[in-house]
Amino acid sequence: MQVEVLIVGAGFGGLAMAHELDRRGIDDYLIAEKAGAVGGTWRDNTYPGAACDVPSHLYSLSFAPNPFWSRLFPRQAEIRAHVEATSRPWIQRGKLRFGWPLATLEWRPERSLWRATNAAGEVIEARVVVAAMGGLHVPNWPDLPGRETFAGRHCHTARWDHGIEMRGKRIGVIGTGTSAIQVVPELAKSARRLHVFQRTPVWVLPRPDWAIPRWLQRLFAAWPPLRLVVRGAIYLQLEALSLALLKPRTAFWARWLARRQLRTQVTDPELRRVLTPDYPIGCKRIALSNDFYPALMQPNVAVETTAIAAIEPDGVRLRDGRLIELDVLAYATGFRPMDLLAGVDIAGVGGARLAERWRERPTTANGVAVPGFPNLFFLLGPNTALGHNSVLYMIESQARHVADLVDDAREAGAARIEARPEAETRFMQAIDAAFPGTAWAGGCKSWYLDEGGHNIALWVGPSLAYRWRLRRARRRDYTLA
Ligand code: N01
Repeated sequence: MQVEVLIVGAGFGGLAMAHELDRRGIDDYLIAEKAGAVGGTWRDNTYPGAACDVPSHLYSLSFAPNPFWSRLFPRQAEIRAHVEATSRPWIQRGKLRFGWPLATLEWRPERSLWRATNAAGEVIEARVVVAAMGGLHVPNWPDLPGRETFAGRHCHTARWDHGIEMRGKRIGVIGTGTSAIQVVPELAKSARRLHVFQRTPVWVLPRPDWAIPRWLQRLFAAWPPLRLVVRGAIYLQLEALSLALLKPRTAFWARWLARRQLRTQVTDPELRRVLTPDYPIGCKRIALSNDFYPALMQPNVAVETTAIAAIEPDGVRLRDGRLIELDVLAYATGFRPMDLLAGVDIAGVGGARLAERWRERPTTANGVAVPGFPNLFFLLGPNTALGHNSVLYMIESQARHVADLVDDAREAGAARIEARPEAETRFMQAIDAAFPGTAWAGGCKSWYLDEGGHNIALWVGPSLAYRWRLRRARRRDYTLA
């Protein structure tokens, strides 16, 4: 089978890309999805309490607004249902191929196209490949000694096992990132005993969540400009947050809000002390929650701050020798952002492997393309995640950029679109120059950084600046041949 554009992944990214191709009248494309359903991260992350921390009217694709969001901060099931509804026209048009896990991509220079194969050896040839596989999709199972020996049940927040009975059980949650902050209050409701293993405390801001009344939903449906105004207002408010992350000294109000919440919700001074972060707010992803601290105050919940020595059949052994006996162990230990290619073997010009090229650090031109790998584009690739605003804005900026390039190549009769090496250098220099002095460079450990402390994940600046950069980059940063 041969298509002009192969989109890999049917999450928000894949749908945004398909929409941009449709807008330009490019119909010869296919979306290949490894799983049996759409939704990407919102299909996979089903742990209790999973929700988005960006308000719903902004956290929607611009071309698929939903006036009927039930809450300001949507829950996983509602977002998943929304992605499914959005994808329906493409499914009806036969544009989606489910159960197609991409395994290899090989550039065929003689025909200027990519040869994609899946795990079963099936082949799709494509002029252009857009990898919309998501930024955080490979769960991080920590390297704790004895992990395989645990005799109870276990799961990871990113692959929740709903078959595990949690009620009345002794549960351990490892990690206190944004996933843990959401799952802990839910588990605390019915656990016999819940142990939260914290290595580093996280900054927690109040979550101004509320149900959107039916009359307002109907008003949003009847009068779309209102929805646009609300969307724009949320966007600008979050965009203003970038200042606090770029210039941490200006984040005094956020520190004050977080400390006030900690003071009022945690009355035990020792617990308050261990929950107080010692790094700039925003260095790690800021958590939004009203019920995390109250959950930790419940009599059936304990925060363990002693380091984990090993996992044993009966539970978690701490460095001070104590054994915390458990029936269930939940890993809220995040993702492996360096596994960007998710095991896909990509061979570009001259057989060069992208995994090898990115071994030390994933570098790109504009976060979307790599010299030596023509006609291959990434959505939400390296250095395009955000710490302050909706990543859907970044995804849509990239989808437009890529579709414009495909359109340009069509018009020029070109078979190859390739990022210039100097574009890659320019982009990485811009990222690195902007990084020092930001909250993210504040000395904490986060998935934004690699072992060497390089920023591998974040766009360093307002999202508007990224969209502007992509608009200018089109003519300057690529060769069409
Ligand atoms: O993962 P994380 P996450 N022993 O990497 C700990 C998005 N997201 O799944 O901080 C003990 O942030 C680790 O400890 P430390 C969002 O972009 C969005 O929570 O490294 N602990 C940390 O506490 C977010 O940033 C929403 O010291 C270990 C935790 O595990 C991203 O996903 C909701 C350990 C991992 O935290 C990832 O969040 C949820 C070990 N060996 C997630 N290894 C929204 O609302 C790791 N840890 C949209």
